[in-house]
Amino acid sequence: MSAGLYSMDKRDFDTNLDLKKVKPYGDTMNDGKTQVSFTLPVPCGDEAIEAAKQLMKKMGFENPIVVYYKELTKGFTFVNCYGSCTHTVDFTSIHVPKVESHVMDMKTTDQYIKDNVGRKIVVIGASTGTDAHTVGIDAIMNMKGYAGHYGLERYEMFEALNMGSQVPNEEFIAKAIEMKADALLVSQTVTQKDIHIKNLTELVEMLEAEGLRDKVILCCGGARISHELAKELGYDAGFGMNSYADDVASFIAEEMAKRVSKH
Ligand code: B12
Repeated sequence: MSAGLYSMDKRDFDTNLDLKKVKPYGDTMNDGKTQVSFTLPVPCGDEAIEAAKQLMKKMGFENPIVVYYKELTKGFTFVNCYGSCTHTVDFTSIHVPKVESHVMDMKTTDQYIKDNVGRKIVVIGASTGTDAHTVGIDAIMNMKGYAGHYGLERYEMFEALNMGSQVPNEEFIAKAIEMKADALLVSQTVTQKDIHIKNLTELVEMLEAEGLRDKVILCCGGARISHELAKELGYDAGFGMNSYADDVASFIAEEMAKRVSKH
C-alpha cells in the first residue's frame, strides 16, 4: 500500500474528523498545530520574541512559542513560531473555479488538434512587463519540458514561440499580430504591490483597443495566479503552481476546436 493511501485510510478512520470544522493538524486530529514564519522590523532579542508571541495570539493561535529566530540584518528579526489555530473552516462549502478541460497527453492533444482544428495552432508566450522570471514560461513552452512533461515547442501541432522575459505588452501584441497568433500565454511571477494585476489588466485593455481580444485565446500563469483571478481580469484561463504544458495545451486545443466549429 502506498504512503498516500495509508494516510488516507488513517484519515478516514479518524472519527474526530469533521469536514464542516476543519483546522490544521500536527500530531492529533484537531490539535490545530501550525507553523508560521515572519520577519519583524525590530532588533533581534527577547523583546522581538515576545512581540512575535503577542502577534501570534492576535492572529488566533493559542500557546504560541518561538522555536527559531535569527537576526536577518541589523534591526530585523526572522522568527519561526508554533501555535494552535483556534479557527475552523467548513470544507464541505468550498467551491473553487477551475479550468474546464480534459487534460490529454502530448500525443492525444496533437491528434485531437488534427481531428478537430485541422491545422497547427500558433502560440506565443512571454513573461511580460518588468517580470524577469523565465523558469515558469520555459517549463510550459520549452522543448525539453519540465518534470517529465514536454513543453509546447515539442508538440507537432503547435507552432510555439517563447519570447522570454521582460517583454513589454506592446512588443508582445506586435508579435501576436505578425505571427497571427491563436493563443497568448503570459507568465507573471512577481506579485508585489499587485504589479501582476496592473500588467495583466493593461494587456487586456491593449488587446481590446486593437480589436484583438476576442480573436485570441488568452491565458496567464504563475505561482500566485488562480483561474478565478484570471477570469476576473478578463483572461480565458489561469494556471497556478503545479500546472504543466499538458494542462494549457489541452485547454487551448479544446477552446480552438469550439471556436472552429462555430465558424
Ligand atoms: C529563480 C528566481 C529568481 C531568478 C529568476 C531567474 C530566471 N531566469 O527566471 C532571479 C534571481 C533573476 C530573480 C529575481 C527576482 N525575484 Co525571484 N525568485 C526565484 C525563485 C527562487 C524561483 C522561481 C522559479 O523559477 N520557480 C520555478 C517555476 C517552474 O515555477 P513557476 O514560476 O511557479 O511556474 C510554474 C507555474 O506557476 C506555472 N506557470 C508559470 N507561468 C506560467 C504561464 C502560463 C501561461 C502557464 C500556463 C503556466 C505558468 O507553470 C510552471 C510549472 O508548473 C522564487 C522563489 C521560489 N522558490 O519560488 C523567487 C521569487 C519568485 N522571486 C521573488 C522576487 C521578489 C524577486 C525580485 C523582485 C527580487 C529583487 N528584489 O530583486 C527579482 C525580480 C526581478 C524582476 N524584475 O522580475 C519573489 C516573488 C514574490 C512575489 N510574489 O512578488 C519570490 C517568490 C521569492 C520570495 N520568496 O520572495 N528571482
